[in-house]
Amino acid sequence: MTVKSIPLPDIGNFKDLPVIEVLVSVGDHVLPEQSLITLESDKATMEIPAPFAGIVRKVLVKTDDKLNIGDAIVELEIDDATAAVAIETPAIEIPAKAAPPTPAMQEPASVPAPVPVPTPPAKAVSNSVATPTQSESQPYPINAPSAGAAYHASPSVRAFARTLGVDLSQVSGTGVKSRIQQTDVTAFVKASLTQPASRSAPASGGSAIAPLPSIDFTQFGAIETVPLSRIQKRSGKHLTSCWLNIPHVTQFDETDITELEAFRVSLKMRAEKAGVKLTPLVFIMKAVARVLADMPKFNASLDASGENLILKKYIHIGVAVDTPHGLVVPVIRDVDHKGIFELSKELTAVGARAREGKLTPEDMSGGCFSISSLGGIGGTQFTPIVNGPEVAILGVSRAKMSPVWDGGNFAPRLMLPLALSYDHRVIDGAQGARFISALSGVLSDLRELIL
Ligand code: CAO
Repeated sequence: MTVKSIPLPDIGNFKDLPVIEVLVSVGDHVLPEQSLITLESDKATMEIPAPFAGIVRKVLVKTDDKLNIGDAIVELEIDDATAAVAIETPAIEIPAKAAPPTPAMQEPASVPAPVPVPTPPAKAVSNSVATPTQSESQPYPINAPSAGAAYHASPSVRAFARTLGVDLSQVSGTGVKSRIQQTDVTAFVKASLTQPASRSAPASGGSAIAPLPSIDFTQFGAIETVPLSRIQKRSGKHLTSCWLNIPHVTQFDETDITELEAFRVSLKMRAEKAGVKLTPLVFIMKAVARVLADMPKFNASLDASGENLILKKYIHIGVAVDTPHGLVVPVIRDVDHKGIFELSKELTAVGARAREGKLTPEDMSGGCFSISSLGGIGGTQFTPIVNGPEVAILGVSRAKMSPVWDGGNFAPRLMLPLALSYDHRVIDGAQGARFISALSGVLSDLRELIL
C-alpha cells in the first residue's frame, strides 16, 4: 500500500479558488472520479474528482481554504498496482486516469457572491453543535460534513443554503443529532423574511427596496410549486444586481439588412461546404467588434472604485444562449480577428456545449460586451439588461420585410430591430445614439467592415 497526495489539477487560469465543500472524510473509500471537494469561481462550481480509488488517510483542506493548481487536497492510500500508474504522473498535472474537473453547473458571467440573509431574532434550538466526529459521519460517508464545520448538513442542504445565501452556522438543525435539514433552511429564510421591515432600510438612509409581498396563492386556486434551476437562481441574482446597480438607458434603432441578407444567402453553398450555418448573428458580432474598436468606451468596465474606466485592448463578445436550465453567456474571444465562418463554427460549438451543460468557467469569462439575440424566435423589440461589469449590451430582434420610403417610393427592405442598453454612468445618450447609428451603418453596408 502507498499513500499518495492528490493535488489540485490544472483547471484553467484560476487563482485562489475557495473550497465550498469538502465531500470526503478520513477513512472514506473513494472510487475513481468520485468528487473530493467542490470549488467555486465567480462563474461556476466545480467538483474535483479522485484520480483513482483509495482510502482517504488525510483531508488536507477545509471549507473556505483558497486553492491553486498543485495544492494537495487529500492523501489517499492506494494499492500498489494503482500506485505504479500514479507514480508516473507528475504531481501538478491531472493524473493520467483523472477525469477533468466537472463544472457542476454553468453560470452567466460575473455572478456576484450570495448576500447572507440576516439572522432571525430567535432560534428554536441552539446551533452550537460540536465538530462532528468520524463515527457521527459514518452513516453518510460521502455526505459527511466538512472538517471543522460546527454544524451537520449534507452537501445538498449546503448547496440549497448557498443558493439562498444562508449562513448555515446561523441555522438550527432539527434532524438527528441536530443535523440541518432543507426544511430548517426554508424555515430560517421564512423567519428572516417576516422580520420587521427595518432589514431592508439601511441606517445610512440609502434607498431601500421593499421586498415583494409574500402571498398564499392557494386562496385563488390550484397551484404547483416548481423550484428554479441553479442557473436561474444564480443568474437571477446577477441580473438583479446589474439592474439595481447600473443606471440603464436603452436606445432603439432599425437597420436595413437587405444587402447583408442577400450576401448571407449567396454564401449558403460555401457555408455548407465549410460545415457551418451562417445566421445574421455572426455578421452582427463582426459589425459590433468593428464599432467597439472605433468607440473604446463601450469596450470597457468601471473599476471597483467607480472612478476609473478600464479600457480593454481585446474584443471578446458574450452571446446569450438559451438553454433548458436557463440563460448562460459564453464568450467568443478576439471577434475582431476572426472571419465569419470561424465565428459561426465557434458559435455553433459553444451554443451546443451550453445546451449540454458543458461550458467551463473559462468559456464564460472575459467578456467585454454582450449580445442577446432573440431574432431566431420573434418579437419586435426588447430591453436587454447590461451584463455588468460590462457597460453595454445589444439586443437583436427578428428582421422583418417593411415598406421603407426611399424619397420617391416605398421599397420593400429587410429591417432589423436593434436595442442598445448602456450604463449611463459611463456612456452619454449622444454616444449611445452614435454607437447604434455606426452599427446600423456597418450592417446596412458591410463594405464598412473593410475600411
Ligand atoms: N432576424 C430574422 N431571422 C433570424 C434572426 C434575426 N435577427 N436571427 C436568427 N434568425 C434566423 C436564423 O437565420 C435561423 O434561420 P434558418 O434556420 O432559416 O437559417 C433561425 O432564425 C434560428 O437561428 P438561431 O437562433 O438558431 O441561431 P442564431 O445564430 O441567431 O442564435 C443563439 C444563436 C445561441 C444566440 C440562439 O440559439 C439563442 O440561444 N438565442 C436566445 C438568446 C436569449 O435567450 N436571449 C435572451 C437573453 S435575456 O433573457
